[in-house]
Amino acid sequence: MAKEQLVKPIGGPPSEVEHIKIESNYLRGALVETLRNPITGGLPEDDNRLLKFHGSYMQDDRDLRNEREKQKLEPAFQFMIRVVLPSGVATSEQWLAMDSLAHKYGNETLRLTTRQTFQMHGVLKWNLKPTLQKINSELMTTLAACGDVNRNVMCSPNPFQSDLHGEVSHWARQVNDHLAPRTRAYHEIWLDGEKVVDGQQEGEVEPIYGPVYLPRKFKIGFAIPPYNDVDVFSQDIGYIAVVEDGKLKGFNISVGGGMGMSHGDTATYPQLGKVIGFCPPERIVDLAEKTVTIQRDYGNRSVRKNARFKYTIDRHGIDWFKTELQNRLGWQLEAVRPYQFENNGDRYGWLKGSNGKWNLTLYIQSGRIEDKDGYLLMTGLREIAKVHSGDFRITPNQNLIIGNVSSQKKRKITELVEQFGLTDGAQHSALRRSSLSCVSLPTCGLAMAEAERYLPTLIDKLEPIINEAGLRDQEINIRMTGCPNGCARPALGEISFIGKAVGKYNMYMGAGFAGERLNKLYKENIDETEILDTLKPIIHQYAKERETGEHFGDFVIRAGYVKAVHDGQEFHS
Ligand code: SRM
Ligand code: SF4
Repeated sequence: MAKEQLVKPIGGPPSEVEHIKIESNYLRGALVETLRNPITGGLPEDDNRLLKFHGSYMQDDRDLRNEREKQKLEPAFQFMIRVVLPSGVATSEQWLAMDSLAHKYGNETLRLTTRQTFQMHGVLKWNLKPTLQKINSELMTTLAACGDVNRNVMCSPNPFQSDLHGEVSHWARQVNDHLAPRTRAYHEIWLDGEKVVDGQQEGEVEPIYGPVYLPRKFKIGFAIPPYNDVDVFSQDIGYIAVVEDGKLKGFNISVGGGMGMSHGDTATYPQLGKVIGFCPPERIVDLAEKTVTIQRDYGNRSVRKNARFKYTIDRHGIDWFKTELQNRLGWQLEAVRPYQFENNGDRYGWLKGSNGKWNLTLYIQSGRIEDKDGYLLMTGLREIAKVHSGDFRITPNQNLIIGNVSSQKKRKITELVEQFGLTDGAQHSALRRSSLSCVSLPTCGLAMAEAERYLPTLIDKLEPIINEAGLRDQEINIRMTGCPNGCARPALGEISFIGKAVGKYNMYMGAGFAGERLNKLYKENIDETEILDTLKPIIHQYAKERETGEHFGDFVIRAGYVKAVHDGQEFHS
């Protein structure tokens, strides 16, 4: 088959990225040579595109950009590395390895991501290979952490129902591993595996993806009701665990969620997944594979902004998708079973799991692990990892669970927590503990405004208002991203800020507390003063007029501030 025929354009020729993928010989490109090139600390754009599939992005320190430009130097190129960690579960050895890599090759911090994995920033080109080798030697990979493939599969870290968590995260791993790319390029380039000269000639195939992979990234998450911490309706495929008589019976399936959009382009919008049926556990891997192949075959390969699965579904309709899926599966989904979500946040502090072991959820501001301003968070966690024989679980809210702690070890870990002043956030307002922000500046090349570095300061200024209104213990989900790509799932925040320009944000309100409803634009392009002036009276009104148990997102709709949005196609209207 001619290479071009493998790419099916929709309303236009294939995008540049499609050409790069197809010419790459299963993700090899010229990476071996360009990584070795000593003249520059960067990579050409083609190889940078391919590098993403290997779990790394070229970036430059944006704080230094202007200065370097003035000095006629190339940008301060550095690389972000993202690990694949299905369900966000890591061992102590893996934790220690990431900690040591961050010090040896990175910027001495680790980032816990909103998809429950590790990111390192600031790695130089020359250090990519030893870093990836060490990550692999600790039985982790970075292959498919980024790129047009299925990404790290998420799973509720549920600290209560231990057996159920074990079972559901087992299925999450099955799906994750089944959808991993099969190319040998990764081993060849990073792990000194045997070189395959021409993949196709040697019979190398990607049975699920084919040689051009997917039109766009693809995301899957597993929720265990009543917790919707994975924001299951933001996933391309969401699996909602159905438990009857204490046993996992299977999963309700939701399809076509996603958060990304572009400012001012109404053809792009965040969307909620639609629940289409129920499936027993042993069939979910097949379901994931067939769904991915539908997106592979029908996703938009000309316009990347419209290439996500949510647009494929909205373009053809959910009934078309169900029929197509049914034809490919050769078996029927059962009727949706009842389920109920209560919230999408984390439960902090020590909790005893059903297996008798203890789990400590720590509050990690913006997911950043570092030693800063006398707060030795990174050192404290390293000391815990040295004695901890359970697991570490990164939550979808960028927090950390020290999981499966025996009663004997609990005392030692508590001592370390106290010694290093690690916190479950009890001293903070519930607003702060319910906050989420993306990385943004200085590393993210797409950032328009601050997020990780600014949200804590904004919350400092909101807390007096919250306290005055008597709402210190009221959970209100607040999210901030530096641009509309939506990395902190901002369309699901009861209050959200999306960066427009330095110091300016669009403000959204009205998402559901359990992640079941999108929010809506309330004010455009506002600065801090206007944010505070806008929110103050609304917060006070909420405190006075809320009904029993009414959440902020529900209140602002009832009070008429914004309309309820249940379908992303109404997000801009
Ligand atoms: Fe994201 C691109 C960081 C979760 C939607 N995301 C990026 C890049 C790689 C910027 C780039 O393309 O140059 C960011 C790197 C910043 C940096 O310096 O580290 C970035 N995304 C992140 C992380 C680290 C945010 C965080 O603070 O934790 C999250 C890593 C997830 C992971 O471990 O795999 C992260 N990104 C998300 C999520 C949330 C989720 O998946 O649950 C979303 C919205 C959900 C979705 O995909 O619909 C998300 N990221 C995007 C998009 C928009 C995609 C779209 O549909 O249009 C982009 C831009 C793109 O792909 O072109 C993007
Ligand atoms: Fe970067 Fe935008 Fe994602 Fe934030 S939301 S990390 S600014 S791409």
